[in-house]
Amino acid sequence: MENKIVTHIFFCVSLILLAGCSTGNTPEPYGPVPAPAQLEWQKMEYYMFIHFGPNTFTDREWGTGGEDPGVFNPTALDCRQWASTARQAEMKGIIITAKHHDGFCLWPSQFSTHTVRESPWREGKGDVLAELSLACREYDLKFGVYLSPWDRNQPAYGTAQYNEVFANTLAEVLSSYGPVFEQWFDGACGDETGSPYDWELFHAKVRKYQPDAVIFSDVGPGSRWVGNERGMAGETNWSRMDTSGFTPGKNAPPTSMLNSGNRHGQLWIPAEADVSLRPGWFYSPSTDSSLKTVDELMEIYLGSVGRNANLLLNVPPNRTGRISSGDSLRLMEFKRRRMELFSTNIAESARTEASSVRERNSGRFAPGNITDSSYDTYWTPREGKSAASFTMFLDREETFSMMIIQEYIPLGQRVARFQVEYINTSDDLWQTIAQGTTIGYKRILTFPPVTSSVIRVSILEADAPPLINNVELY
Ligand code: FUL
Repeated sequence: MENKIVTHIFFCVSLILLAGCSTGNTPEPYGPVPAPAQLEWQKMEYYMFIHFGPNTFTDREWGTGGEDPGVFNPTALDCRQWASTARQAEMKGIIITAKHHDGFCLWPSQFSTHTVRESPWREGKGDVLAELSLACREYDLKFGVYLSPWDRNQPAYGTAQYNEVFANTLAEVLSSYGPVFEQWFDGACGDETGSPYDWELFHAKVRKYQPDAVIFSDVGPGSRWVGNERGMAGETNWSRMDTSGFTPGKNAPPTSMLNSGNRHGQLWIPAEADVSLRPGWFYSPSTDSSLKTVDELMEIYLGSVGRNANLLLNVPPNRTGRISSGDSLRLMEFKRRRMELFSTNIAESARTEASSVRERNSGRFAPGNITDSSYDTYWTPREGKSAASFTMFLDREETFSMMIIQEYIPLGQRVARFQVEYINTSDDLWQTIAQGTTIGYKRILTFPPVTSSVIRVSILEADAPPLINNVELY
């Protein structure tokens, strides 16, 4: 009988413990959080921008819209070459200027008379969007489209009726070429008066035909312009922003705000940094020898992906309709540099301890989650504790000069200030190697090389208990 009771008690206790382990007590989200599509988008990190159209052939950046469609005549257009280049460069997708400010449509739009159909290319039977979307599928890349609301060719531009034309144009593109991961709305407009845009209508079309597309503009709502065309996010970069009172274009938020977001913003609008491999957005033979260097690209990468922003790197195809060999070579050199720098993560087998752990007994939020290479497990301190630290013990002394650190953003962005220290073996004292403000989805810190086996990360200020899901050392 006694045995039975003991077994029963043991059984109940086990059940309670098991329930504690499996359900745990997940922290409440803090502030706005990414929609599932925004999270998937953020994980892409790096993808290709393609500027291609009449400007490619006329040496212009902003076409007038009055160009003869006859100028558009690539002799060997090959979207598979673009896709294979992007793939080999380890980019995750391609966004193409389906329609730039000159209004020329890279597909035979029924809402325009200024399209590939009016050009000599493939005797007017070609469709760049069809070829590129197919090539992206073949190379396992996501496909995105840029459409400029400012249109220097469309006769209705400047009137309310233009909104219908642009909405129809959007619907046509978004319903014809399969899944679109990002709809890029350019805010630029070179004329004073502009057109009274109906953004509600435009967004409704995107939501209708591509509900999972991230909508990019100066004010999101899916992703925001980073505030410059140099590919550099702010050292402080919140994925939160307040957009009320602002619109894309002339009434956009100040560039400083776009660059850093708003700490207490009400909306989740992460930054995307766009920059061109060449001095211009469109191809020109005059820029063949002025590509960004690998060092410059690395600086851009650290300033974008390394500062909680996605990197959209423009690689403009040339007049044959192919990416020039110099451009693709540079992309490969840049990839090699990243592979060299991030080849061996010396923190992979580190033992980690923390000053505070939520539900220490369940192990669910243990500091070991930081190095388990699973995205969805994280360390977090006890409820109410925003300042806390964790220490990593390496198997042996190692020399390193870079740290990658990630917050678990599905529950919001929290960290506002942190520092990294190491134990200096010569005097056994803690030395500070890096200090930072925001972390977000990903932060990459670089510092002069140090040699140590003990590294401590202290979260000094956070809006809610920090959730850290990954740290790597190189
Ligand atoms: C700007 C445009 O005016 C440029 O031509 C280019 O497309 C760049 C990405 O966005 O606003």
